[in-house]
Amino acid sequence: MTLIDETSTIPAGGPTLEQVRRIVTELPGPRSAAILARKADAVASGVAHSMPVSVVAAGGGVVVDADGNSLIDLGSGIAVTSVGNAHPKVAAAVAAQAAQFTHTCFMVSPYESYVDVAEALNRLTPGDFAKKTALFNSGAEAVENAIKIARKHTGRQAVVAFDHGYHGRTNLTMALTAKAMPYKAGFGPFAPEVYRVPGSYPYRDGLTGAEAAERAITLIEKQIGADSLAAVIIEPIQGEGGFIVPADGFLDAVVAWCRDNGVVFIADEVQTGFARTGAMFASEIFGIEPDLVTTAKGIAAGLPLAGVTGRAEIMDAAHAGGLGGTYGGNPIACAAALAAIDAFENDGLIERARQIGEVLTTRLGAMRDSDARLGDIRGHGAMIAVEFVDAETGAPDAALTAAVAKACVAEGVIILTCGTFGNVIRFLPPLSIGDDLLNEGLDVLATALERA
Ligand code: PLZ
Repeated sequence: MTLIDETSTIPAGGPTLEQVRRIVTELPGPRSAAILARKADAVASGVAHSMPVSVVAAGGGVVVDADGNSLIDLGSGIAVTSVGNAHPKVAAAVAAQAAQFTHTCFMVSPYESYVDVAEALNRLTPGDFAKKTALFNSGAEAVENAIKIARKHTGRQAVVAFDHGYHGRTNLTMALTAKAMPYKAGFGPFAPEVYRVPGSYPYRDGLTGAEAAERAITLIEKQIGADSLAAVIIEPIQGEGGFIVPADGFLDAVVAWCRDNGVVFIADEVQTGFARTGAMFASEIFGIEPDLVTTAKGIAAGLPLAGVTGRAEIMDAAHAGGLGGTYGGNPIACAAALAAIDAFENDGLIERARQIGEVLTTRLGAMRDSDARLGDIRGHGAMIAVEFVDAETGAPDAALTAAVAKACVAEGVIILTCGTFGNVIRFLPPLSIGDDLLNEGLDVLATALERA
């Protein structure tokens, strides 16, 4: 284990961190507790946290807190540090760029790394057609801009989003997001011309992909009308909504209908993108080529960066000066993205995501064989979830889910929940985690489940 300097007991982050779960205090320990007490006084209480620690280092598959507790990371933030926290290539690229120039505003004086990221996104996103890209700061901002572009391109206003969808916390993206608590309650009024239809949730709706698509398309045609519709936006695998994988045939039918009706199909790959699902983009798993793709999270290993990439003729619809923002495509974030993309492409991370998926589904499948409270196990690659239900009725069991997550947190495993019904535990480990830590995290989960 490398230390920052001889006088410090804080370890340096990155892959040299000792890859071990080690709990040396109760959680939070005294140093974290003191910082969290200051947080309670200084930070708006709307900004909550799930792991009661204060972080000093992270890397590989662990996060280390101020008291020296080493925690297993099964969240990667929220699907962000996919290449591994403090990845050496990313850390070096960020340091080098910070020493060169930190900002010029791309709309004032452009620089090459933004163009490099745009070219990489144009090359990597699905579809063998001419593409263009614009860069922003967050997933929500990318989604907002994708909608702006689609409206300008079509001259239409309506947008369709889906049940269980999540697209962000800004005003337009709150309107697109389905779940009221905690994302929307009390924060309205929301942006107009946003309509919601049911998608495909095979475990709960029992429909084939074709049936679910027909249901959605009929509602769109009857209640909105294709002529009014600018865009349909969907996550190929719904993230916050519960890692819902649509039935085969659903997404391609919706894409085909959009194409026939001049509607822009937007795949929100903010959570699913960049090797997470065992493909560079989840759209590939379903064989679809979206008109526009939104990206963020994994793209820059934790630096704030987001993109909208898609068909050149759609992307070019906005007038000169119509797209932008002070920080969008910040040079340090672009340097991080280029290093991260290098790692995704050249360090076997897509394959690693698939292996992680194998470990997760095998272990969780074995748990389900003897425990009917694990109602459904689903996802792709290193994006896997379990939906917990009442063993008799199949009703969502949010209380059990919360209890299991709480027990894992107390044992030093960073675990995330999700789902419209709050009854899903999701696994989003960094792709740099080793099998030993991953299995140890699952052992902790199994014990928590036995006791719950
Ligand atoms: N689209 C598909 O998953 C962010 C939300 C965390 P930002 N998901 C994590 C929280 O509780 O705020 C997300 C997403 C999809 C858009 C977004 C929004 O991305 O970078 O958080 O704005």
